[in-house]
Amino acid sequence: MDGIVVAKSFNQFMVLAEKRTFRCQMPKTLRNKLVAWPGDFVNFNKNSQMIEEVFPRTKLLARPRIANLEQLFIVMSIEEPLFSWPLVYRYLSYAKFNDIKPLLVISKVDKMLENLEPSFEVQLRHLNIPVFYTSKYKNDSLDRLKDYLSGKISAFAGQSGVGKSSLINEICPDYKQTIGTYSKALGRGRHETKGVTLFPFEDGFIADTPGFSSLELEFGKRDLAMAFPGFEQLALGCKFPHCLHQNEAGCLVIRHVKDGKIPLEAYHAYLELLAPLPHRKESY
Ligand SMILES: Nc1nc2c(ncn2[C@@H]2O[C@H](COP(=O)(O)OP(=O)(O)OP(=O)(O)O)[C@@H](O)[C@H]2O)c(=O)[nH]1
Ligand SMILES: [Mg+2]
Ligand SMILES: [Zn+2]
Repeated sequence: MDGIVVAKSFNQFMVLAEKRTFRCQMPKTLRNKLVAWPGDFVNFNKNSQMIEEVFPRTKLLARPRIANLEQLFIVMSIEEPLFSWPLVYRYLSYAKFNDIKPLLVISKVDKMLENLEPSFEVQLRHLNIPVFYTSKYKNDSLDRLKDYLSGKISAFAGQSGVGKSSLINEICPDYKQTIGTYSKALGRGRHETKGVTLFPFEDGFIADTPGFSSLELEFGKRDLAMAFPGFEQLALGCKFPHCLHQNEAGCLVIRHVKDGKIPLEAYHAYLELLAPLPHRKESY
């Protein structure tokens, strides 16, 4: 029988097939070759509940670990935890580098003391990505967000406590994901969601994921120079093919910063992300 892995814990795999979930395992011989992850399409034996084959995947994202992911909704709250542009740029760069379409959800907008949307819009204009403003008290963007979900494998990711599980419950109240709390003492959420779970939604799947505490960028400076949100098209127009957009002559990114087409905050976030990265890719 064919199905999709919707959750995994050690050698237990929850596989959805024909609208039922089966608790399966993988034989050691197969596990040693290729482990299945949430998002993988598999063939399993209904009687023995053993996975017999993992079908070829388009990709496997490392964090959150999901196969065949098409879209990553990056969730960032206004407060608890506090909104951070450097983190937004870090997550967006991570998605772009992994060739996964990023979308941005700005959550807990009920915590905005004044309407900050215009200032957010100034920051976001050059990014050319969909942005949603959400609140569990008033969710005007929800219908628009749902339109993006249908027919695709999507995940919600971000720091612990930003409201990923709360949002999934709003989208589909049947899923009843447990909601955590934000700890003022710790300055973060309490890591309520422990593993990745995929839920079927309008011919696609949405994944709830555990909160990040940190997200290391495991690529080199040149990769960031191409993957940084808003730079990808411009980078092609720089005079030097491996321009790092720092102080090179004929750099189109620097030109756009000077002309005010790229916000200064974005450029500073770029330089901060760039500094610690190695000159060469280390993982290849
Ligand atoms: N004010 C406000 N609080 C919210 C909103 N959405 C969620 N919260 C609160 O934020 C806290 C964390 O919510 P969760 O949905 O568990 O957050 P999470 O991102 O899933 O957290 P982890 O599973 O730990 O990664 C809870 O106390 C929620 O009630 C919102 O729109 N506004
Ligand atoms: Mg959660
Ligand atoms: Zn450049």
